[in-house]
Amino acid sequence: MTPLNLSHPWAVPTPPEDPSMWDPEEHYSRQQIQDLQYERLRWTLHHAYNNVPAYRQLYDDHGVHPNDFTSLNDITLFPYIDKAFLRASYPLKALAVPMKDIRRIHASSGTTGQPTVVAYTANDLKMWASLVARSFRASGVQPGHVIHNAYGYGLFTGGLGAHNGAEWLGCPIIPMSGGQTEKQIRMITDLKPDVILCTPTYLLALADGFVKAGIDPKDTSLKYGVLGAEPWTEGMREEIESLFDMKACDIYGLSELLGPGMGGEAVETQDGCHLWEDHFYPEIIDPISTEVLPDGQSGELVFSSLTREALPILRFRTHDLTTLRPGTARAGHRRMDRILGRSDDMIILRGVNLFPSQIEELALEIDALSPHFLLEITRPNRMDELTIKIERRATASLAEAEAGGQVLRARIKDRIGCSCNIDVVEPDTLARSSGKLRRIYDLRAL
Ligand code: DLL
Repeated sequence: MTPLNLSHPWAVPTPPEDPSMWDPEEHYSRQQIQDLQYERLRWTLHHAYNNVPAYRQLYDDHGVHPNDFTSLNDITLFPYIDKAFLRASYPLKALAVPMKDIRRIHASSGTTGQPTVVAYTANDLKMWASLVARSFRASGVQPGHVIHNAYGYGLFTGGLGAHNGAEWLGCPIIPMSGGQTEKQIRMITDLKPDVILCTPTYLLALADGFVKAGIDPKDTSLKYGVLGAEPWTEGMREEIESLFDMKACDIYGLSELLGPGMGGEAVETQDGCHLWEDHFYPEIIDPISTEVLPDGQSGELVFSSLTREALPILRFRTHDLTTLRPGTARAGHRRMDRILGRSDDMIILRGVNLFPSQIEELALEIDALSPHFLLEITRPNRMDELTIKIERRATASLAEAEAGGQVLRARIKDRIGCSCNIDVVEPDTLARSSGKLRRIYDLRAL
């Protein structure tokens, strides 16, 4: 019998020593990125027009053709699309490749209507994993770090998207998914991960879970949080970083274009997500006039995919409101401010526009109030009324929390310009979520 050869008979690729060589486009200059964007947008326009009848119809109806695209600015010649475009192609009529080339299908939750189905080729999945890995590295995660992934697995892109990125980076990953808070506490305590991935509000729920189990969250092994999938504020970052004694960074994305990892925040600057512009072309538009706005002005994010094979997406209106700024830690890629909210989540109360993230920011300035709150809109006397239910902190007395509630009411009036009722409730009484937290309860139509 021939002796067993215990060394690997196949070659295992090793990443180059210099991490900047792993992913050269991450470090491209602005000019290099723009040159790449032009080439890749041109390819995407032709790919969509030639292979997706819905794009061909749309562009023919608008009298435009991919050949009209001769410089990056020409993208404005092409019409926007939105969820309705994808819904009309439900489930997968907008595929630009045959089904035999698809390797994964995901779907959005469909909270605002019928779910949107999205698909990926093998190349799409590789690109996705590499961008998630890039985002994680930017946020302080290193190969070899143990990652606890509490984003939901399944049709939601968060769980599997983050999972493949962690494997790409070379990290042991615990595929925990969302929910089962006690089990999460146990796994984190026993397996001692360095990194946690989940929504910011679920990390707060986990912090409560640790406290209930008699463990100070600071004493856990967690050193980095890569948090996203819902809006969160600087105040929330401070809360989380001090609760866990960790660095918490933002990660952004949406299923229609990819999933998590379209942008990630650099731990050294913590100044908003850099959008990975070698694969996505962002624009900011005025959501009413739809005019494209210059960098530095706030508006609605619109994205075009540059390399997606399965489902090319051109000028998709996200409804996410933010501002584009020059890159810092990754100078070739622009950054965005934290997402203020989705335009569909904007509350218009007697003419004043309001987002839950604005309430979060103000509430977290007040020591006696916790970040656990929800907004209820009612219409008692044919006048819209907003009530904010907010938990007092366990460390604050009822009287302190009531006084804090009055301060919050005054600040909302002063800084946002709207009147509301504040209902301070007991700790641990409002619903927690294991994923995206629902903050708005519109009870007017009931
Ligand atoms: O939430 C993808 C994701 C998973 C991102 C995990 C980050 C981490 P969707 O379910 O399609 O995909 O929801 C996309 O969520 O348009 C935003 O409104 C919101 N969103 C995602 N990331 C952030 C963030 C995933 N970092 C929608 N800040 C987007 C604020 C975010 N909002």
